[in-house]
Amino acid sequence: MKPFFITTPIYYVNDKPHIGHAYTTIACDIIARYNKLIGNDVFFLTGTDEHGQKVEKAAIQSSLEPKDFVDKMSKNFKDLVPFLNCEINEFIRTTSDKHIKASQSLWKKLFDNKQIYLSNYEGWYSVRDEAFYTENELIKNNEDKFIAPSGANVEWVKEESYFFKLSNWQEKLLNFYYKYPNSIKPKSRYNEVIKFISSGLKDLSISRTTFNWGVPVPNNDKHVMYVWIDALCNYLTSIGYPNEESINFKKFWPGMHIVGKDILRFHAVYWPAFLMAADLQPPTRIFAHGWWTNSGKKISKSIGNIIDPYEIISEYGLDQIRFFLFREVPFGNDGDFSKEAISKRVNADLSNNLGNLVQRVCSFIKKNCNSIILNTSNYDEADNNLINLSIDIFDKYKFHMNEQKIDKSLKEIFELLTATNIYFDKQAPWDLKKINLDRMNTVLFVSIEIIRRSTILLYPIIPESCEKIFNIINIEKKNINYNNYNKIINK
Ligand code: ME8
Repeated sequence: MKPFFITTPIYYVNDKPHIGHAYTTIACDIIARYNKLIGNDVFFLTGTDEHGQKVEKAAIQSSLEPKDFVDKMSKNFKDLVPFLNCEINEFIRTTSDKHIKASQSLWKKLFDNKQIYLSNYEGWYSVRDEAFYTENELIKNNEDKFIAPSGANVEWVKEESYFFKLSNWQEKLLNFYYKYPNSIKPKSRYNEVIKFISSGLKDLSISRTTFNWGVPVPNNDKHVMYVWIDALCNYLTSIGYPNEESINFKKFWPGMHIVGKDILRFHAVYWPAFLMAADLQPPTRIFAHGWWTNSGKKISKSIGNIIDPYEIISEYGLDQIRFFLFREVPFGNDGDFSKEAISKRVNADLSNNLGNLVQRVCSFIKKNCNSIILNTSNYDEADNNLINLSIDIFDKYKFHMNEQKIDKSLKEIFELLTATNIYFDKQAPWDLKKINLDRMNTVLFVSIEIIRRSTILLYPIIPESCEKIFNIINIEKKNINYNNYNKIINK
């Protein structure tokens, strides 16, 4: 079994989770489930990012102590995971003791490796983005005031600060990415990162002194760590860091990070530099997905157009939303969330194509064959064509899934389902029933076999619906894997 480590970003607990958070978590679940079906040993991590000024501010606004506030808010994210039917291995919290120890160990390692020095920071900071900006990155708003490229407010900060020698890593990062061009996906994001690194890297301020809701810097308790150092370290904490000899660490590091495009720079520039500077390997892949808007507008609390995953799922159903999110928009691109688009997609693909096929084939078998179909192995050209198509599609499906092109994998499955619907209509078992029972039996057998194959392929995306189909067609859970995809199950 090949180890496979996959992570979501850890989400800030300043607010409730929305559809954007659910999107990344479901994406990882799909990729994790797929990897389990091909036989890999999977570790799937998610969790919450609980330190920093933004969270501290939110706690003050809600009149709670930061610790009480983060305990309450983190639970919202934790509860969402099973609601989305995501099978995780760990939910990490950055306020946990083990994480505080791990981030302090990482700091010490960087310090011992002479990658950290003390100086003064003077420049722009955005609390909403928890990011430092140079003046030429900023834009002006209508009132001629500087704002971050994300639209967030910025403030001028002047304080003593530790710095990470990021400038030392420009060359090494570029060399790494030239050698492993597939380690950032999609390609457009890779190009973006190369351009950013090539334009020159400045040393990075990595501690703050003007508030104290953070991990204390070892040997200088005037400072707390910059929230991104502590946050990124979560990926290591979960698999046993600082014990680099622990079973999970040896097995699972390095892993794959799925993130939104908003936080690509932190993951593809700062994080691999920290890792290399701490003598650790950079991630195997960083996949940056696009951004969901709501009816054309950016999803934001101030506009009041947040999509609550609980509400939308109770209206449409979980698998319907899991399916819509990954069929509607190529993974990596931006997408627009609208109720019309959900209804259209669900009706066309899930109800009319998949649902209709299962319903027609199964009810015919139940009515006419007492629910038992035996394999005659007496296939004609139409049968062989369909079986061969399912073999071709399996290869294409795996190719796309290995590249996280979930929408393309789904397209392949629905091509197979459409072909099966056409086959079933053309073969017309209702006519064969009157003239050739053997042939009718074969057609029903092949139809059920292709339903089984399509359902195995759909399983990572809509697991609950697939389990229902497996129940109907009498496939046990232990037989849901890709090893027996091409094996004909004989009864
Ligand atoms: O950035 N469309 O946390 P965060 C698609 N704590 N995805 C969206 C989205 C949208 N409209 N809105 C949010 C942080 N996301 C840091 C991460 S990791 C070491 C620290 C998803 O709560 C997307 O994955 O702001 C994005 O990157 C993430 O939520 C940001 O979550």
